[in-house]
Order: sequence, then structure tokens, then C-alpha cells
Amino acid sequence: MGHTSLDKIKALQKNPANVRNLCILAHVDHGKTTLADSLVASNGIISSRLAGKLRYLDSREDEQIRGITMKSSAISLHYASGEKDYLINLIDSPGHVDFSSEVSTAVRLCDGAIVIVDAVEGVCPQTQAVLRQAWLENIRPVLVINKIDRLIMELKLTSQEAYTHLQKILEQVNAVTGSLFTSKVLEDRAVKEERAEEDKEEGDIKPAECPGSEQVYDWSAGLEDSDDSQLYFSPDQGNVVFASAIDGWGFSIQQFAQIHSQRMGIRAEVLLKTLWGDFYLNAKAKKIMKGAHAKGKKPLFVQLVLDNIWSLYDAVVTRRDKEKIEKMMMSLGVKVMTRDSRHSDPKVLLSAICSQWLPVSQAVLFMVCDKLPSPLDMTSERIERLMSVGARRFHSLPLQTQELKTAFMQCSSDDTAPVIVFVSKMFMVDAKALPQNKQRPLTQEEMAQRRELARQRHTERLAAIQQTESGEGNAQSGSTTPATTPGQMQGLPLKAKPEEEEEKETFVAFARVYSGVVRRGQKVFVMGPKYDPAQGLACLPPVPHLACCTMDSLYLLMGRELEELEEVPSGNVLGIGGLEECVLKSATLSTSPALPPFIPLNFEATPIVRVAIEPKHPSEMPKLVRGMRLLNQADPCAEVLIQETGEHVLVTAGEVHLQRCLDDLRERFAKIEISASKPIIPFRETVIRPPKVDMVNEDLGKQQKVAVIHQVKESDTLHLDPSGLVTLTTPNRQATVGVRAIPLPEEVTLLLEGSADLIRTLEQAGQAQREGRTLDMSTWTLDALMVLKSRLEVLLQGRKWRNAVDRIWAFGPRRYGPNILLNSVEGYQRPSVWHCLEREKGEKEGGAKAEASAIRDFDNSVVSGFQLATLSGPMCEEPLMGVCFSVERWDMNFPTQRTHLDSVTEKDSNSLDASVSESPGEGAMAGASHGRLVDCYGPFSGQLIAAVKEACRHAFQAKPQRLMAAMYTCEIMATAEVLGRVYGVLGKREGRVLQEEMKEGTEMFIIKAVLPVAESFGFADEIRKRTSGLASPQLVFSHWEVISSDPSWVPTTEEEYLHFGEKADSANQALKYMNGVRRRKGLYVEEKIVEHGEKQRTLSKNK
Ligand SMILES: Nc1nc2c(ncn2[C@@H]2O[C@H](COP(=O)(O)OP(=O)(O)OP(=O)(O)O)[C@@H](O)[C@H]2O)c(=O)[nH]1
Ligand SMILES: [Mg+2]
Repeated sequence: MGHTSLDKIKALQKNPANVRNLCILAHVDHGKTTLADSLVASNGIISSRLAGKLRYLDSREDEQIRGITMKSSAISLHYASGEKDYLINLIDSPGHVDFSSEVSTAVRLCDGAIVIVDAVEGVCPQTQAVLRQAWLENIRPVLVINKIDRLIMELKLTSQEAYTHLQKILEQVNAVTGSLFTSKVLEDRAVKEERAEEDKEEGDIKPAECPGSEQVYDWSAGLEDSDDSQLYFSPDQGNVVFASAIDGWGFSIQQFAQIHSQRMGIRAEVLLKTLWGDFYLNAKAKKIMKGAHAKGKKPLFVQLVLDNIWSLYDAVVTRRDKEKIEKMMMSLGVKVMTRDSRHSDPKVLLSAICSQWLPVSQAVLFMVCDKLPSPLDMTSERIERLMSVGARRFHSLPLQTQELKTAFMQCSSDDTAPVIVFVSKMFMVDAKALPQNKQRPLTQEEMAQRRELARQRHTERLAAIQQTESGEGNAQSGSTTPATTPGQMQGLPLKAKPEEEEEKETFVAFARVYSGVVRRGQKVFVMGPKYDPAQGLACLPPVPHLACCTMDSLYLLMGRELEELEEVPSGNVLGIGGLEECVLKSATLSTSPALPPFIPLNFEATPIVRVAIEPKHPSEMPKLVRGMRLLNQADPCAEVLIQETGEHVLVTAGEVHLQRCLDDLRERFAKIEISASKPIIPFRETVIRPPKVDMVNEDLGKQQKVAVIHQVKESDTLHLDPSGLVTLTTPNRQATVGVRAIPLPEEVTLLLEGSADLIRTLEQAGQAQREGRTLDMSTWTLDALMVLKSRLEVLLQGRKWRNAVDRIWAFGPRRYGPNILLNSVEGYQRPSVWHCLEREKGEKEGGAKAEASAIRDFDNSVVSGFQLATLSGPMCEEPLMGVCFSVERWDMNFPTQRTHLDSVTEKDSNSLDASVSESPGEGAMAGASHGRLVDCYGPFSGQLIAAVKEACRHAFQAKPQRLMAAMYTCEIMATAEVLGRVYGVLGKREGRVLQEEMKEGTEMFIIKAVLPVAESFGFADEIRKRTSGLASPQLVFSHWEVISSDPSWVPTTEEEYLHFGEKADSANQALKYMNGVRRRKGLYVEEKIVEHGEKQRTLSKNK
């Protein structure tokens, strides 16, 4: 097929019914880019001989070198199916976990996805992850089972075995979909019930206002009666293609049904139903019968499909049987060029035959056009989901906003339709690669025009020279300004321009139009993530979180190339230039201020690997800063920050991602030499219950307690009681706080960690309530919060935790972390953090409210102290985790009150609640309360914050402290021969194997293990090296784990001395980690630098 012209694509863009926006998703190395190559070749963009080898969409150099995709890139393809012409906007995505954020950016812009599964490896962790992502974004997937040639050539399976194997893979994939579906049905039912309740409240006005609403309510109630048959992958549904992308073939059973129906005279529909499944051909009766397995017959799929392919491979690759090949080619009606048939590599001939017989691009593109939805088929469910940002519900949005849903549904390209565009990422292009600046072959007219221009210029120049020559005398006597000749003037800008352009790289936005027509130079609003359409519709400009920008240029994304466009109609993927000033990473653009920003992309990867970066030459700092800013904009997942220490820190998802970011910084963004520190490994600090045994498993008895308590030095303001309660008085002696640290049960920590977003919403609601606003939370959020509360109640059982959940004062650090501040002050009443939930239930808090307003300011100081204490712990200034600080005493006495209440004895300190209950209403106390007001913003509040922080730190130190390490999980696939080496590497790096099983039907073992992040650097490389590339793990952050050894431990008993020696530093991993962090942060490290000095000297002498 020839190259599709730009005009053709422009025409195709205008018909959204025949546009398909789709992405290719899979686990790493399952063949996405290779398949994309075949599809690209079908459009004549690359030669079909190179398809599969070129990996055209891997345009970066490092992608080609490493052989993995690192970014998602799009290309528009034309496909003609019968009389219909389709436009396929294809996005290839990376499969490596480190780049899973790129997958999110791709999935958002699509309506469908091709999910690829390697026929040998089957469903892998990333396959599950991408299926989940597709599910979350509500896009429909189709399946390609790739690398079937490996079953023939590598595993040497017979066709019958291969069939069983393929069935298993299909089951695996469907099992993942099934579990996603089940959870969704349950969720839907909850939502439906919520809707039903709302409807009851609001009467029946809604259906008229909200078009398309029937569809929303048309949800099935339960698992039993919801139809999920459409959902699963099944060859007879036409949503599965079997392929070998590298050899260029692929088929769906429709194709074979057609081929054989002609040959055997069986109706195609019958074949379609029976080709996949337990059916066989009864040759005598010429009938298709059920029960192939039971009767030991060859299933139809094996007989009619796989056997053909197997014998082709056998003839061409294994036996190289010329005659047989000739015969087969005849019967298939295939002709190949002689240079292919004579080629020394039989694979060349094979792919030449296959790509004519069963071209993979045809099979895949047909399936895509047939099964995947067009932009017109956006479900209202998906639209509502996109527009319901945060905890808001769709029906609480302003009416004008709700009306925009129609625009989405219609996907109209009328001039009256509002423009809606979503930018999912920004990527950088060389200015040279932009179509405006590219040299292209000139048309005949253009050449004539240029010739004419050149001629004109020449005559002008001649005239000018004559003029200057004649006017030389004037110039000398006249103006002193250096008169440049026109000739020079023309020369100057010409010279200056290319240099400028070379320097410049521009950002192009990766975007999709959901409604309206986007035109070049059009002005649109940019909705910030916090933009609220209600505000936008009500306020006069400037509206918060709303900006305006111009789309300077529009591009058609063609893989490595960009083509310039004048306008892009609704339903298409495009590139937009000129947004770098107003869009950071992603954005929602619209001509209507009623549009809310789309929900944020959901990223699966947590950025965890941090490095500090500095330029080789300090003078280049500004360049580095600029480069890092650009990198931050260009990468969806990387984070760039400046730490308190002044270091510039880059946070990435993993080692490979880090490497790519550093390369980018060096070569594109900063263009300077940089040096990166060793990865900064995050730790957490926590306390545990006193251990019962010592390091050699001997019973400890009481001695540990004594050792711990000595760590806190008492002074006149600080008092520690043996039970661990720390009492601290502020320097001005006006306040005393008593704090105790208690380890939280592990499950509670986990729950808090997992509910961070929810807690943040709770905190925001609390904040809003304190400011007298209300935050409209969806019933779903409220329910989730109630569930969180009740789960905490269940987990926090026992005498120590009585009523603890209601007494929670705050979470920290940053107000949503996994630590709790508990109010155990006797007689001090404050609204609980769950207060905003109670409002919904209609409970009255009259008295408490008045009180709360009076003491709020000091209350805040305590919370701030707690936040500071949890943000950095005493061991190595890392955040705390899983610690509960119970405030058991809080006394205040104010100087103002003391003067007023002289009669009260000095010792008898006023508790705060006493002063609060006195202050309102009493005229005489006005002065006092005024004094307090001044105080609470003055130095006293600072002292209180510091006191609370110190008290928390000391309370923390009074308990046995431990470090917590971040852990990765990894799944390693390895053959039996290299298994031992994999274990060796894991053992050396303190990894722990969780599970080991053999993959069915293969010789591969799958090992699941956890590995501390601190030990993970170079792990993947080491595994690869030690196993000669046979095993390659992918590391995903999973959880935090307490390191069991005590960093401050020193041997105390005889046995321990014997076991660990005097220094005991060889065994103490925790101490090593802690000292490492302390050294990095420039904190004091208690270490002997030279030990046994004499011995060292003799040693060096002897050498
Ligand atoms: N045997 C065989 N190898 C294949 C097939 N398809 C792809 N490969 C090989 O698998 C490797 C990975 O292919 P890619 O297309 O780069 O895989 P990918 O899914 O794009 O990988 P990432 O983008 O890094 O996730 C390459 O070495 C291909 O040659 C196939 O059908 N059969
Ligand atoms: Mg790839």
C-alpha cells in the first residue's frame, strides 16, 4: 500500500464514526513496538521487510540501544476495510514498570486498547496492571496473543499442546478481567443505591435536565443478572488475534472460517462458532461434533488452523524442503521474490510467505475497527467519571457543566460546539524537527517562486551597491552610525536565525479533542486542577485556577515526524504547540468556563528513587535549574524538588527511569555535565513494643527497660517517668505537656498509609468547617470515611485504646501521615477529627463548637508541634511511621490571668479548659482574652510548638526505636539452571523469597521476592549478568518493613559478646543504614574512625 497522503488523513479526521483511538498495552518485551511496526508498514511508512526489526516508534537512541520503549508515541494510520476507510490513531506505550506513568497518559486519550500477551510468558504483573488501567479508564480492550512462533521453535510444542497452552493463557487473561468486573459490579451497585436515594430526595426533575440519563441508570444490580459475556476475550467473539509479530503473521478465527467454509462447504457462521472449542470434524459423517477432548480427537482449531502453520514452519525453517515449500506456496496462492526464497536465513522466506498469507496488520486492524468503539460511542458513565473531580459528584456540578456532557456524547465538530481538549503529557521536540522548520521537497510552483525571488534580490543588491558607491562621500561626512549595506543586513538575520533555532527545543502537548474543532491560533481556557466551574461561572475575572492561552500550532503525530495542521475536528489525537507557558504536565482546555478539569491521571508507579544532582561546574547552576524545570514538565512521573539542605533532588520511579532522566538532563534539557549522588534511600522511624528476647534469643527480663530510659537526659524542665511519659515545660514556664509514645498495631499503620487520600479529604473538610465553609463530599467519600473509622475502631481494641478513635486529634506528618496524635488530656474536650461526618448525620455540637472556637489557636500549636515531630524523627531525621503520641497532660497558666487571679496560689496552675470556660461572657475577662489572642500568635505559641515537638521526640526515644526500610516486590522468571544464581543474588542483597512456582507448560520458574530498596541498586543488572540475560526482574515499590535489629544496640551479655564481638557492627544493618543517612545529612555520627591504631600501622608495614 502506498503512503497515505496528508489530505487523505485530514479528510478521515472529519468522520469520527470511522476514527479509532487506541493504544497498545502489554508487559515489557511482549512485542508492542514490533507489532506497531507491522501496522506502520501497512501504510507504507516503513518497508515491510524492515517491519519488526526497525522498531520505528522507538525513536530515542537509548530506546533502540536498550531495546525497551520509554515513552508513549502516537501515529495516525489509514485502513481500508471493504468500502469503509478508517483512521487509526495508534499509541505505542512502554511496558517497563518504571514508565507506567506513560501508559496512563496514553490510556487517557484512547477509546480502546490492544492488549498483547506473550504466548510463552503468559499473563505477567504488568499485563495485570495495564488491564486494570484500561478498566479504570473505561476503555475497551482486544487481545493479541503474540510470539506463537516461540511455541513452535523454542518450546517445540506440538500443535495439540500449543492449543492447550493457548487455552490456558486465555483463561488467565479472562480471570484478571473477571476479578475486575466483579469488583466493579459491587461498586456500581453501591453507586446505584446512592443515586436512588438522591433521586428520591430530589424528586423527578432530573431526567429532563440530564439527557442520556437512562443509560446511567441502566446498570445491573448484581452479579447474577449482569451480562459479562461481552467482556471476556474469546476467539469466537472476534476479539482475539493469534500472531507472531516478528514473522509478520496473525489471524483471527474469522479468517480461517472463511477460508475453510469455501473449501469444505460448511457455513462460515458454523465454523466461526466451532473453530475454537471442544469440537472435531467427523470425516465420515462430514459433520462437526462436540467432545473432541473426551473422544481423543483433534480439535478443529488444531486440525484446520494450527497444523497448517506448524507444517509451514516445519517445511520452511526446520527442514528447508524446497519442493514442499513450492507446493504450499501454490496452494496458498503466494508468490515471493527470488531474493527472498534464496536468502540464507529461512526466516526471511518465512515472513515473506506469512505476510502475504496471513498479514498481521490486516487481522489486527480489522479487529480494531470492528470491535473497538469510535469516539462517538463514549459512554455517559465514562464522561461523568472524567468530569467528577475529587470528592465531588457529577450531579452536584452546576447545570451548565452537566450540559457539557451532551457535547461529549455528540462529539460534534460544529462551530457552535464547545471545544474540549485534554492534554495528557508534554513532550519535547527539537525545533528542527518541527514541520515549520523542516526542509521538504519543493513543488514546481514553489521552485519557480523562489527563482523569481532570488532574481529580484540579486537586482536589488546590485542597485544597492551602485547606490552606496555613489553615496560614499555623503556617508563619510554625514551620520556616524555604522551604515550597514543592505547586503550585510540580509546576511545578518540569516546567520543569527539558525543558531537560535538550534538552541531552541519546544514542547508539544500530547492531546485529544473531545468536542468541537480546534483551530490554529485559537484561544482557550486552561483549567487548573483545582479549578471550580461554579466559581468560574460566578466570578468576574480573574478567576482562580483559570488561565487563557493560544494554541499556536497544531500537529498530526506521525511517530518520529510531525505534520502541521490548520484544524483538528473532534475525536482525534493531536499535538499542540505553544502551551508550555500555561501547561505543566497535563491540563484540560476548553472554550467553555463551565468545564471542570478532568480527573487526574492515575499513576500506578510511586516515585521512590531520589538522587541529588549538581553541575560539574558550579557556575552552570542556572542551566541545571532550568534543565530540571524542563524535565519536570516533560516527564509525567519525575518529580523535581529542592530540599531543605539546598540540594536539587530528582525523584524517579526506578533505576531505568532515573537513568533516562539523567541522560535527558545531560543531552537535552540542561546540556551540561552533571553529577548525581548515590540514590537517596528513604527510611521511616518507628517505635516497637519492648522485645522479650535479646539478640541471641535469650530472655531479656527487665534490663532492656533500664537501658532505654537512660537515653533521655532529664533536666529541670524535662521529666521522664519510668512508664515512658515525658513531661516538658516551656522555657517561660507557662505551659506543660506530658506525652507518651505508643507503637500502633501494624494493621492500623497499613490502613492509615493506604487511606492517605481519604484522610486528606477529611482534613480538608475539617479545615473548611473551621473556616465556616462546607465541603460537598460525595456519599461515596462519606461512606468510605465511615468505613475507615469503623475499621480503626475494630483494630484499636483493648484497654489502652479505649475510645481512641474518637479521641484522635490529628494525623501526621503533613496532616495525613500514618501517625496519630491522641487527646488523652483529662477534661479537655475538643471536636474529634470525625466531626464533619457527624454534621452529615445531623448531630448537634452546640457547646463543643463554642469551646472549640475559643481554644482553637493553641490547639493548633499542639498539632503543629506534632507535625514537626513526625516529619523528622530523632534517629536520622526521617519521617515517623506507625507511632501514636498520646498527650496525657496539658496545663497552661497565663501571666495576664495570673495578675488578675492573684488570689490563686502560684502552684495551682490553671488548666486550659478552666480558663476557656471562664473567658466568654465575663466582661472583666475581656482584657485577659485579648491578651491571650495576642499571645497565641506571638512567641508563646512558638514555645508551645517547640515544647510539644521536643516532648514527642523524647517520648519517642523512651521507647525501643527501630528503622523501617522501603521494600520492593519483584517477580523473577528464570529457568531451572539459573535458579541457584538468582537465589544467590537475592540472598546477598537481603531479599526474601515469598513464593516459588513453576509456570505451567514451560520450564520457567516464577519467584516472588521482597527486597529492601536500599539493596536494590544494580540488582536487575546483576541478575541479568549472573543469569546471562535469562532472568530480568522488575521492581515495584510495595511496603515499609521494620528492620528487626536495634540501631543503638550494643552487646551487653556474655553470650552476645561471644556471638557478635565487641564492636558488633558487622551484624547491625540498621546501624549502618542509620549512619549512612546521618552522614548524608551532615548529622553527628557516633563512630570510631581509627580503631586499634597500632595494629593498622603494623599491618601496613608488613605489606
Ligand atoms: N520470537 C518472537 N519474538 C518477538 C515477537 N515479537 C517481538 N519479539 C521480540 O521481542 C523483543 C521485544 O519486542 P518489542 O516490540 O520491543 O517489545 P515491547 O513490548 O515494545 O517492549 P517494551 O516497549 O520495552 O515494553 C524483541 O527482541 C522482538 O524481536 C514474536 O512474535 N516472536
Ligand atoms: Mg516497545
